[in-house]
Amino acid sequence: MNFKAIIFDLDGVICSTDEYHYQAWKKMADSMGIYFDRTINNRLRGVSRMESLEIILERYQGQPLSDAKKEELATMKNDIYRESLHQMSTADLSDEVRDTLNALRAKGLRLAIGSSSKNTPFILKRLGLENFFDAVSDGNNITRSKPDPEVFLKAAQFVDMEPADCLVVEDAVSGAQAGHAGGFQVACVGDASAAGAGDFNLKSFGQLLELV
Ligand code: B16
Ligand code: MG
Repeated sequence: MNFKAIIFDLDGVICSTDEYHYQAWKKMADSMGIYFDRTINNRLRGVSRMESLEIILERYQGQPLSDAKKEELATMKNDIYRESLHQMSTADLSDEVRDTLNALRAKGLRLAIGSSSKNTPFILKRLGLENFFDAVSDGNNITRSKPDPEVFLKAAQFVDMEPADCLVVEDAVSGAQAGHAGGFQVACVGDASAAGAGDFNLKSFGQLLELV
């Protein structure tokens, strides 16, 4: 496999902010008396903030909510989430991820981020990775979130590569679908790997080194 670039999802791949997302949505759902659990949470991986809210509201039994109220709920969640992000530091980047990224860089691959999150710049800063990647495509430069391929197509463009030359790394089934829809090969970790959603379903992040 002759990949020239790798595009990494952020939450659930580079770092474990997925748990902070879950805790923040759980607090928002509890405040509204809406049932929410980890199985429902798995459907939110890679999905934008407002679309995530709509999935949670499927269990809401009250009167229909106005757009303004939905904005308020999404903001409530994001405020709680941002609060947890402030506790993050370079210690939240695992040795395995750091060593693998450095080894991939040493092989001359171009490395980019492809994340649905609007908080991507802040998270990269907390991890000490704000200057590491060759390009960052995230929730701030897209209009359609995964499973639409836009975020990955933009990342490929930013590093001046064709999708066929790039490998996408994802933890979400929606993200793996986005990669395939864009014409990329996809390596999965975590939830998406367990679901067999990738061309390569990895047991660990470090296994990426066997693919390039
Ligand atoms: P924000 P990824 C995604 O990031 C998360 O997996 C998903 O749970 C979240 O709703 C989405 O970002 C939007 O995040 O509210 O921070 O803009 O997995 O694509 O890196
Ligand atoms: Mg993810």
